Amino acid sequence: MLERTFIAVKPDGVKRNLIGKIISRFEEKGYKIIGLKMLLPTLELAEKHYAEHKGKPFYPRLIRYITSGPIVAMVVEGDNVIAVSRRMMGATRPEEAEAGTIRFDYAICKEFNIIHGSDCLESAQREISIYFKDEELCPNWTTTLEKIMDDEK
Ligand code: DAT
Ligand code: MG
Repeated sequence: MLERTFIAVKPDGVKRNLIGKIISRFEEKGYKIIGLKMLLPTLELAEKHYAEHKGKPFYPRLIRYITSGPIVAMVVEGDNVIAVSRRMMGATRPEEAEAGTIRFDYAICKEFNIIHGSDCLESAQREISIYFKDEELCPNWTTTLEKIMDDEK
């Protein structure tokens, strides 16, 4: 099923100069990037994004971390992109992430785990609408892979 998901390179990923490497994982897989921007999350934005974690012991630190520097926010489109991009990211705790996943390759602790990705359709829609206005998205172009698949029909 064609889906959209919200992906972000978190402040530690930006500060470690990993923006390009992380974007590449999604481009190389064949997914289509239809929204992309760098921003410094405000407190209000961070609280909206992580509303589900409010009240948990790690919440204050999580909010401090996500507002500590710029992030690179993306909307990525593709077949089953929500579940597959979660697999590409790996588990929240990098020590539990499969070898070869983004978190396994670049992170060593759960607090600074490089990347965010929506975990289900509902969060994807909610998170995309927090970070992007509709008119900021560019869905109307064709990737080479889409063209190849289309030509084969
Ligand atoms: P994910 O980012 O894999 O979706 P999550 O939604 O459960 O994980 O948590 C959001 C972020 O909060 C996570 O990337 C890192 C931080 N976090 C989660 N659980 C934590 C914990 N037990 N201690 C410290 N930070 C935690
Ligand atoms: Mg999550």
